[in-house]
Amino acid sequence: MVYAASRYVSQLTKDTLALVLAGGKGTRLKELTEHQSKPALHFGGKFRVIDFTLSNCVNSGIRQIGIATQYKSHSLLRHLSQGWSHLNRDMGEFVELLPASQQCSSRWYQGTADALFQNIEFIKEQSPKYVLVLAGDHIYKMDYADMLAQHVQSGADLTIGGIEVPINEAANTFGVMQINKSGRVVSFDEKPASPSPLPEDPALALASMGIYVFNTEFLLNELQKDAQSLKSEHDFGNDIVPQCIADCEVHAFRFTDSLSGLKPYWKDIGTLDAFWQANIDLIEVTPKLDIYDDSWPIWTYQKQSPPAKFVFNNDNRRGSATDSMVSGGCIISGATIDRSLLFVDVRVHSYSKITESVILPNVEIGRDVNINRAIIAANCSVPTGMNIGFDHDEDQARGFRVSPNGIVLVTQNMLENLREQAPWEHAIQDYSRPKQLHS
Ligand code: ADQ
Ligand code: ADP
Repeated sequence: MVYAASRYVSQLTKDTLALVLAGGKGTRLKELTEHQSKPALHFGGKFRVIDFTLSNCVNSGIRQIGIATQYKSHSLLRHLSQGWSHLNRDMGEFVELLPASQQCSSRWYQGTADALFQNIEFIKEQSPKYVLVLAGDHIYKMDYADMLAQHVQSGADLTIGGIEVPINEAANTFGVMQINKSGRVVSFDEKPASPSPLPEDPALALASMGIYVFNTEFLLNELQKDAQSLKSEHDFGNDIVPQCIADCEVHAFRFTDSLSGLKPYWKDIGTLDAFWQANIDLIEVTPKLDIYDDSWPIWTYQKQSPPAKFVFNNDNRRGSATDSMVSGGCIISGATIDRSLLFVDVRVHSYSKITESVILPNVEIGRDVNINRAIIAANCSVPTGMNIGFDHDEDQARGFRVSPNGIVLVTQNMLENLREQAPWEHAIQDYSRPKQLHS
C-alpha cells in the first residue's frame, strides 16, 4: 500500500513541468538589486536565492524545469549554467533557461502570465499533465509532491499554495484567500489594504505563496484568454487567479510541515529588512530553516575556497566569531564577529567588530571598523576606522541606505562615491589581495 502510494506520487512529479518565474525587478531591495535580479542574490553564506526553489523541485522529484528570466539576468544565467545544467536530458530531466524576448516574441515579458504565454510552445512540447508555477525569490523548504497529490485528489483545475501569516503582515503585500470547509477558494484579493481574516483566528490571514499547480490544458486556455484581454496586466495575482476563481474549481493547499504539522518557514525576501532577517534567522541556535538537513539538501554552485581562518594578530588580539556563520575563504584577524553571517572571501582586519550583520562575498573590512545591523554588499572595501549602523543620520549623510527597521545597506558604489568626495578620510590600506569580483 505504502509502495503503491509512493509510486503514485512519483508518477505525479514525473508528469509535472515546473516553471520558475525569476524575472522580477526586486525594486524594494534598492541598491542591492542594482546589478542583479532578486533570484540571483547571494543568500545564507554560500547559496543564491533561486537555489532554494530549484532544490525543492529536485528533492520533490520534479526534474523538468523551465526558468523565465528577464531583469538584469547576467549573473543569474551564469549561476544557473554553472550550477544547474547537469540534469540529464537523455533521461528526460532538464533545467531550460527561458530569457525574455528570445522565445516566440521579440518583446519583454509584460507580466508573470505573459512570461508563461510567451513560452506556450515550450510548455506544449513537454506535454506535461500538470504545470507547477513557482517564484524564484522565496526562501523555504517544501515537498511539492504533497501539493500535487492534493491537487489531483481534489479534482481542482488550479491549486494555490497558501500559508498563514499575521494579518498586518499580509496587508498590501500578499494575495489573500478565503476558503470553504472543503478547501475551495471562495474569494481572493491581491495585496488588499484590509485583508480578510481566517475564520478560526482573526489575527491570521491565508496568504497566497505565489505558487500554483495547474492542469496543463486548463492553464493553456487561461493564458490564451488572458493574452487576448485588453484590460489585463497579464499577471497571475491580478488577472489569472481572480478570473479562475470566478469561473472554475480553485483549491488552496495549506502549507504545513508534513512531519510536525506546524507552520513551516517561508520568506519572501522582497525588502532589505526581510533579506537581512532571513539571513540572520539562519544563525539562531536552533534555526527555523535547517540548512544542515541531509534529507533536504540545498544544492548550489560555488567556487572552491580554503577553510575560514581565525588569527591572533601581532598584538595578541584574538580573531573570533560567536553565534555566527563564517564561510570559506574568510580570514578574521584580531577582530570580533558576533551574531553575523559572513559570505565567502571576507577579510576582517584587527580591532574591528561586526555585530548582527550580513557581509556578502569578497568584502575587505579595514582595521578599527565597527559595523552594527548592516548589510555590506559584495566587493566592498570598508575603510579603516569607519563606523556603520550606530548613527543613522551619519549613515544617511554618507549616502548609505537605512531601511524602515534601521538596517543599513552599504554598496561598493556608495563607498566609491564617498572616496571621491573625501579621499583623505576614506583611504583603505592596500592589503594587496588580488580582486576577483563576485557578481
Ligand atoms: P509578487 O511577489 O508581488 O506577488 P510578482 O512581482 O509578480 O508578484 O513576482 C512573482 C514572481 O515572478 C517573482 O519571483 C518575480 O521574480 C517573478 N516575475 C515578476 N515579473 C516577471 C516577469 N515579467 N517575467 C518573469 N518573472 C517575473 C505574488 C502573488 C501574490 C503572492 C506573492 C507571494 O501575486 O498573490 O501573495 O507572490 O510572494
Ligand atoms: P591585520 O590588519 O589584522 O594585522 P593582516 O593583513 O596583517 O591583518 O593579516 C593578519 C593575518 O591573517 C596574517 O598574519 C595571516 O596569518 C593571515 N592572512 C592574511 N592573508 C592571508 C592569506 N592570503 N593566506 C593565509 N593567511 C593570511
